[in-house]
Amino acid sequence: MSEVNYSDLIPNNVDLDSDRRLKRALEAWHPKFMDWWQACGPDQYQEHEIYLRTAISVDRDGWAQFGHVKMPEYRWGIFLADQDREDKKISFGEHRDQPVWKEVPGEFRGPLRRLIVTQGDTEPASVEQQRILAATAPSLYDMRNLFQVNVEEARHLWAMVYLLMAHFGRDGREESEELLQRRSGDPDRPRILGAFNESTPDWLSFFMFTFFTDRDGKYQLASLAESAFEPLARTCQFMLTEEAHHMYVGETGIARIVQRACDIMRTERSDDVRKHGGIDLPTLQKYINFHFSVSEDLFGSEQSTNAANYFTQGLKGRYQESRLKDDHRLTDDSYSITTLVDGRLQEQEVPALTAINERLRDDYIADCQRGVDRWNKIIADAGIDFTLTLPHRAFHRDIGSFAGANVTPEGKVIDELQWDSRASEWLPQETDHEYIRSLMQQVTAPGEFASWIAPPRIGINNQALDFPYVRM
Ligand code: BYC
Repeated sequence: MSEVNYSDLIPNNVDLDSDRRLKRALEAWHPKFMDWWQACGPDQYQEHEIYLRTAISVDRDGWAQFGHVKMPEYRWGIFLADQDREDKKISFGEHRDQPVWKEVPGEFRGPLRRLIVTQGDTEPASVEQQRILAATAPSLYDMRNLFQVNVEEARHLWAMVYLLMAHFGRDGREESEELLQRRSGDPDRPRILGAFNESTPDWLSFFMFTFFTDRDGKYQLASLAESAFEPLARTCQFMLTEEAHHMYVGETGIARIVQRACDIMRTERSDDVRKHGGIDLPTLQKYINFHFSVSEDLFGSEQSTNAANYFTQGLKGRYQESRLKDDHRLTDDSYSITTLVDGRLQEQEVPALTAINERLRDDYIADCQRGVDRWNKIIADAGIDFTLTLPHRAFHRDIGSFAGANVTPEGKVIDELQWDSRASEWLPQETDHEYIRSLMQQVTAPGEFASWIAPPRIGINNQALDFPYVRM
């Protein structure tokens, strides 16, 4: 196992000392990153001590060390998962069974750089989106989780910048600068992908984002973790271990909101959850509809030659590629997708290679459904007759063949007039945002939680719920 070198300014397990040029480039980028963190990272709280976990090795069981740290002193570093085997082979595409690449092949420089930049761009974007949330944190436990997510997303930026600087020379250094210059939601220099320009104004949106949008991260990273370009694959493997906690924050955050709504409905014997300071289930459903559809767009078009090329060239595989039982080349295979033809939704068999994005979206949707099922179990256990659902994949889409189509959450194609008269039933409206905003009051007494969310079942790293997760 490769141990992390903590004596360096930039902790790493990639033997940065042996490459002075790269080390200098990263050290020159470091102060610019810190400027960005101060300007765009969590607002205030930079001098507070936060109970954070830091990577100390890449070993599955032993990577996290917990302790109180000021965020600017967090040890952002470069960690690659250990190499499986010295003679590892490419597992898919036209180069299948050839040795994996330690360096970028000249002909794939462009597309690989693009994939790495797109991935890297989402990381600082999410930190920017979440900048102001601490001011309305429902507890110290939640505030700490927000900061943990933020420092780790920033570390993911480091991960991509390392790849750019180590393998793409001057282009990579320029891209690394630009990653710090684009800004979420800025019309003049927006982040690359749609969902990362939406705002995350409140904690309900934050939990939805970490459930739905971070889960896109899981599936994209898992696909990149299959890459023939071995440094990218190993970087993404380690990032996935951090991503798991982010999705846990989202899933349990929403579960706690559902729990609280159910508790209110039972004890007050009323469906009017808002009257008692909770978030009602129909409002949760609207937020699900919004965040799920926006996150679905992140997978790209149902049929994509980009995706087919990435796969054939060995740059980006499928989810858990090695567990799939086929020839891993897919040149003769087909895949069934839903498309919109002449105003009607229909199933269509298309070449499997062009349907790579849709296949990944299918895996993603199934995973989202498992989380929704767990929320529904809380509702059913409370004896309440209500079911949360994922909207149809064609609902409220901006990318791909459903872009701009008017489709209900149940999957019925309707005309624009019908859409305009009914959209307020399906998507959060200003009155919903206003209500959610009115609930957002910061709670800072250890062990106390805002009215709209139940306490978690367990604390972080087995600490008590009234542990000072943030030292105020
Ligand atoms: N918004 O062939 P198409 C995460 C563009 S999240 C705007 O349909 P392709 C995280 C596309 O770029 C994971 N533009 O799609 C989560 C292309 O542009 P060009 C992030 C979009 O290329 C939470 C055109 O439309 N990682 O880690 O097969 C917190 C046609 O593209 C969008 C990655 O995304 C969109 N939604 O696939 C923190 C992995 N969708 O070429 C972090 C790397 C498509 O015509 N990226 N376009 O100019 C990729 O693999 C691919 O770029 C995509 C798109 C899957 C995003």
